[in-house]
Amino acid sequence: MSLPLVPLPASVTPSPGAPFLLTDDVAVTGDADAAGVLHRLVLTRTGLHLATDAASERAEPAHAGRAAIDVTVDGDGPPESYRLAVDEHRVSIRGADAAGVFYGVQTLGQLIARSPDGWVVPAVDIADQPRYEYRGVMLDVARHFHDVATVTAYLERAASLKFNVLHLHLSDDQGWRLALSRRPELTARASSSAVGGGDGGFYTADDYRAIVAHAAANHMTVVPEFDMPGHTHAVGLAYPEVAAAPALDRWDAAGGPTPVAGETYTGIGVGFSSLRIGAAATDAFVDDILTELAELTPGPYLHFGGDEAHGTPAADFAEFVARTSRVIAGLGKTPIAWHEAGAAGDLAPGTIGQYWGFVTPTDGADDRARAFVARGGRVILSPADAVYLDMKPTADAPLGLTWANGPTSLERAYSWEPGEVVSGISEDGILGVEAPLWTETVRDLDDIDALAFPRIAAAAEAAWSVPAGAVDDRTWESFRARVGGLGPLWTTFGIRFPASPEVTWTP
Ligand code: TNX
Repeated sequence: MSLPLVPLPASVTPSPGAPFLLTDDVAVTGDADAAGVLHRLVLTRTGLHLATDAASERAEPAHAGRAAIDVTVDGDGPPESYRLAVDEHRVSIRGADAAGVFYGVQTLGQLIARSPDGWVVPAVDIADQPRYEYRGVMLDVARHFHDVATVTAYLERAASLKFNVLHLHLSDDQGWRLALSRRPELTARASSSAVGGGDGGFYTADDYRAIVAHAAANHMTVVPEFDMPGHTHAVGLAYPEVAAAPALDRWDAAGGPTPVAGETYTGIGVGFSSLRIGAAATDAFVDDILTELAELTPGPYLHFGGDEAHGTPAADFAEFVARTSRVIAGLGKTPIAWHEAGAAGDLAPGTIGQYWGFVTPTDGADDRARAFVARGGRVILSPADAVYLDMKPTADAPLGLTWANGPTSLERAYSWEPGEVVSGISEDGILGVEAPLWTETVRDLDDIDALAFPRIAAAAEAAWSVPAGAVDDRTWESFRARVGGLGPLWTTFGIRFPASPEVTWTP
C-alpha cells in the first residue's frame, strides 16, 4: 500500500475510480464538531474553505448533487472505530462514536494530495479500529517547564496520529508544576527552577483545566502524574517536614551538581530524593495533593510515579506505594505507577503498571510488570529502547540522551511488537502503549518536534495497528514508505520534524 497512512488502518481497499476533487464548492454535512475539525484541517492543509453549515445544507435542496463530505456518528462498530469511503462524488466518514469520526477525519487529512487538477483524495474504502484502548504520549513538564500553548500544540500533533492519552509528568526533583490550593507553597517555593537553572514555571488550576479541555476536544484524556516517593527533591523546598535528606550513596549523579536539601536542584541526576515514609506529615501531604488532583482531573487515571526510588529503603517503598495506590482508589480513580511499584505486595487491586524496561527485559523489570496483572491490573508498555522519544535519534543529534541502548533509530523505534515484550501476559493484560518524552535536554516546541518526530509515528502504529508482521503492510519497509508521504502534511501543521535519512520524504 503506498497511501501515506500512519498508523496503518485495519483495512484499506483502494478503488480503481477517479479521485474526489477537493474545491471550495465541496459541502460538509453531518456532525458539527467533526465538521469543524475537518474544516480546520482542510484549511490548514490546502487553504480551501469548505462550507460546513450542515443545517443550511439540508435546507437548500439546490445543493443536492453537489460534491459532499459527510461526517456522521452512527453507533456501529467497536469504540473509536470508523469507516471512510471515497469516490469521485462523495466522501463518507462514519464513526462508531465521536472519537471514531475524529479519527476518520485525521485519516482523510493524510489522504489529501496535490495533483495537476488541484487537491484530490484518492478513491478508497477504509475500515479501521484501534488495537489498544490506551494510546499515550507523555510530556515531562518538570525538568523543563512547557507552557499551555506548547502542550496544546503537542497534544494536537499526537491526536492527529490517533493517540488518545496525554500523560503529564507534573513534578520532579527540579520543580513542581501544578498550583494546588491545599498546598500553596509547592508552586510558591518549588516551581521557579529547571534543569540547567532555567526559568521554570507552573500551571494554575485554570491553565490545567484549559489543557484538559483542549485535550478533550481532540479526544484525549489527561493522565496527571505526581512522581513519588522519589523524584521529590523540589517538595522539600516547600514542605521540608515531608522530605528525607538526599541519599547520596546510590544515586546516579549524571556528572552534575550534588543536591543539597532546601536548595533548588538543576542537574539531571536521579535516585537521591525521597519522601519521609511513615511520617504523619507525609501521609497528610499525599492525601492533600491527590485529593486536589482528583478534583481537577475528569479522566479516570491518576499516576503516582514510583520509579527510581533508590533513596527509599525497599520496605518503606512497598509500604508507601501500597498506601498511595489505595488513596487513589479511594478517590474513585484508577492508580497508575511505573513498573517498580509492582514489587509491593499490597497495591490496590486493578492498579495499572507502566513498563519502562527494554524490549528484551533485564533486571526483573518484566517480573514487576507481571505483578500488576496478577492483581487484576493491566500494563502500559513504554519500552525505553523503542519508544523513549528523548533518546538521541542518531549519535550526533544535538538533543537527547542515550542511556536506553541509544541512539534509537526510527527503524528500532518501529521494530518491536507489544505482545512480545513482557511474556506471560495475554493481550487483555495490556492496556496500551505510551511514548514518553523526558525533557532534560528539551526546552521548547522546536526541541520537542526534533526528538518526537518521526519516531512518534512508529509508537502510534504500535498502539493503534494490528500486531507487527500480522499483515503485509505492518512492516518496517511499508511504514518507512508511508511515513515519508506525511512530510507535506506535517510541514503544513508547522511541525519542524528532522528529515530522518532512514526515510525518503515526499517534498
Ligand atoms: C528514566 S523512565 C526516568 C526519568 C528520566 C528518564 C530519561 C522513568 C520512569 N524514569 O526520570 O527522565 O529516564 O530518559
